[in-house]
Amino acid sequence: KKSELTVIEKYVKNHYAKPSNITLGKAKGKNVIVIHLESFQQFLIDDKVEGQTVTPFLNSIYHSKSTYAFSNFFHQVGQGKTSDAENMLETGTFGLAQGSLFAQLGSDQTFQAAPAILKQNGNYTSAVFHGNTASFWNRNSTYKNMGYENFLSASDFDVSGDKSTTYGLKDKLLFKDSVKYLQHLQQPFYAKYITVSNHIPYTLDAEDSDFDTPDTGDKTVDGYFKTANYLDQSIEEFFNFLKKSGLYDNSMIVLYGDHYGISNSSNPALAKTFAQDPDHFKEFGDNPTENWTSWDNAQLQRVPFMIHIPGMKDGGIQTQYGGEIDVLPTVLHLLGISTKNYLQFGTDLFSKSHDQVVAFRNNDFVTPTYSSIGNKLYDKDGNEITEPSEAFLKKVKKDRQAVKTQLSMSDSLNDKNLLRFYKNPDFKGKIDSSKYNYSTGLQ
Ligand code: GP9
Ligand code: MN
Repeated sequence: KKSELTVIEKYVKNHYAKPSNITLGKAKGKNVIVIHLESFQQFLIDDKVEGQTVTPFLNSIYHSKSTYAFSNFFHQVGQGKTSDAENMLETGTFGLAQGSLFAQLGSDQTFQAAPAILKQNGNYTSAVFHGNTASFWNRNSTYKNMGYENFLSASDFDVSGDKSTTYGLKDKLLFKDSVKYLQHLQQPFYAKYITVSNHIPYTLDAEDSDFDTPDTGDKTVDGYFKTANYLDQSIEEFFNFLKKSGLYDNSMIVLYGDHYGISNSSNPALAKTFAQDPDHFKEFGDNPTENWTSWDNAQLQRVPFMIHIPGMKDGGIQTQYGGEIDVLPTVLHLLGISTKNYLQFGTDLFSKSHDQVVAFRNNDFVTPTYSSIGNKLYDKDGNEITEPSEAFLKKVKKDRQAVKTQLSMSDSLNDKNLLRFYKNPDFKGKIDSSKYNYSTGLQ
């Protein structure tokens, strides 16, 4: 086990990307609010369906000069969906190839995770707000091992009757009802909101939305636009609260989509809506309903990643390729915290040596110049590369191996719980999960 750890340490050290001088410490000392946008895909940004703008508020955040907004950012989850996305953001390690890391390993795992890292660097308090039952995805155990001090879930809110949809408290109510807790958290804090209303089956009570239900020919797609619009409104309401309470100016707000909401089988229906808006979706060609390929499906695995820093004036849209595994080093560097001694598998998106080969959990990958999806190679415009040159194949082989190594190093660390043995000079002690009790509201 020790020797396996040594191999991983060596890999991580070689893969490490030094922070950029421009962004290092840019948000030092600020509260961090992470908003998990359930099932939210990047195509929703700036999208119109049947003439209606779907997410006007998030569009304004996306285009704000106070936001670093990423346009080529991909989810990297497998079956663990939300929970594996959370795991990547909290630990900088991948979720599992099969099943969910939280569910399979979360109860006994040794983590070096964001809440504990921030406690040790800046004395941050921490909390998660989520409108579903605490045991879903084994969060109640996993969060303790990550060092989360507070976890407010369904039992802390009134989730009765029409206050909830399938996965719990409606997002607008989650934000509204959690305000009183957020205001009581000692600053600086690290707070995470996990939304649920934009989750399949994408249903909402009539009184919750005045968005005209589109008619795309696919009920899932119709509902998706509507619940995404509801989520957008709930975020706007939350921002208004943050401004009113004065928390806004002291906070960095991180928004990300956890994974796709529309499965590949519904993508042709989605493509028809792109055909109405070809300017915005030119990446799918002039007629997106024809010749839909695996490459098109891969394009749709983009999710939003936005870092909103109130007062910042030199943000803007970032086109470098990256994924969820890169979030933790990126965020920690913005807070001025070194990641050099952590066993994290992504790289700071702002770094000159950021790794732009984005691994999907199934070993497919995308890069700025080409993609490897299934057993096919595509150029950057989605044309299949049928006669690759020798030199190109050499590059593919190298990238493919890098993807395999990145995933397998992470799996080896997690499957064998190797952080138990890892002495990190920047991380003191082991997290004592027995310190935390989530059954009594805010601690
Ligand atoms: C439930 C929610 C959904 O609490 O986070 O998880 P998902 O089905 O998206 O993985
Ligand atoms: Mn999810």
